[in-house]
Amino acid sequence: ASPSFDTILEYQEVEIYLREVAANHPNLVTLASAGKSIEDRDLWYLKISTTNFQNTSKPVVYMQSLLHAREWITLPVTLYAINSLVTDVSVQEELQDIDWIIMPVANPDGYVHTHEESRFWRKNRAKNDGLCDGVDLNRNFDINWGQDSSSITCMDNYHGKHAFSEPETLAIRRVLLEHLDRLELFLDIHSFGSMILYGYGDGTLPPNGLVLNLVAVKMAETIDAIKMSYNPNYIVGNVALILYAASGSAMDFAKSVRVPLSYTYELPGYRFASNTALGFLVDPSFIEQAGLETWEGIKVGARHVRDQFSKR
Ligand code: 0X9
Ligand code: ZN
Repeated sequence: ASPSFDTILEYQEVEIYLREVAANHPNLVTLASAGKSIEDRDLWYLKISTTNFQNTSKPVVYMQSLLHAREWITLPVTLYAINSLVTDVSVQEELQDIDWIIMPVANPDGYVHTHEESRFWRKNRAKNDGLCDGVDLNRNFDINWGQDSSSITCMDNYHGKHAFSEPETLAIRRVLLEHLDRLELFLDIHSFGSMILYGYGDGTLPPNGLVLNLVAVKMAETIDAIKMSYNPNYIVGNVALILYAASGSAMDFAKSVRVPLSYTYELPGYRFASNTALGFLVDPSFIEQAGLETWEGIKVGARHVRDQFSKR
């Protein structure tokens, strides 16, 4: 079955969908758990490969969404990519020289909380000090940890007790490190702002900063050419220069352990938002389009690493 693009699936529905995809495509898809969340939910991910990850001359592309719980639009965008990879024969043919790792719900507890209690929850569900719950998983990775983030538990960018204090970030790290030798493109899908961001979060550029920019511009142009006219064009740049400084992000961690191309996508916000707080809401009529246009952008990045990798 293909995922629904009129509603946002809840955690358990995603679980069912991923099991189904794996069962329907046993030669292409493997379902695995990276580990458990604080509340004991699996961080499910799919490995999609025409050669069962045995051909080490292929680059690996990693993609995740919902590291921030309230950023709901990121989920169907990731499911769209999965659906395209497993059902679209022309995509399969074109991208058969890439292995994919895709984790749709990187923060399961937080995500469940946004459905059951608090729609605008961002962090995980760590019990901190009895006062305020939650660690910002995108400040908890071990890259400049604690430098541009909050040590106050009540803040939305609270970085946790120490780097990798959270089971969710540890689980993500494990998957990344396992495939590091050929992990060429890391994509962390967030919302909102219509931006493609690269590191580092302190404003310093990695040595391949020019290439990072060039590929991001190509991805952004591709999306802009087919985007809804009511959305703004994508803005591309170093996160600290065009958004704000931030330490301990998944994107920067991936980059720091040598993934050549590492990006954060900020998808478009809710078009009817009257103030920025409402930007995380989702217009059902935009879901499928968000999936389609973002996937076109991602494919540009994937083609780039495929062509480069074969030349190494
Ligand atoms: O602040 C964040 O974590 C991301 N923006 S969001 O509105 N989705 O919360 C941007 C993270 C970009 N990465 C770095 N700052 N290094
Ligand atoms: Zn986010």
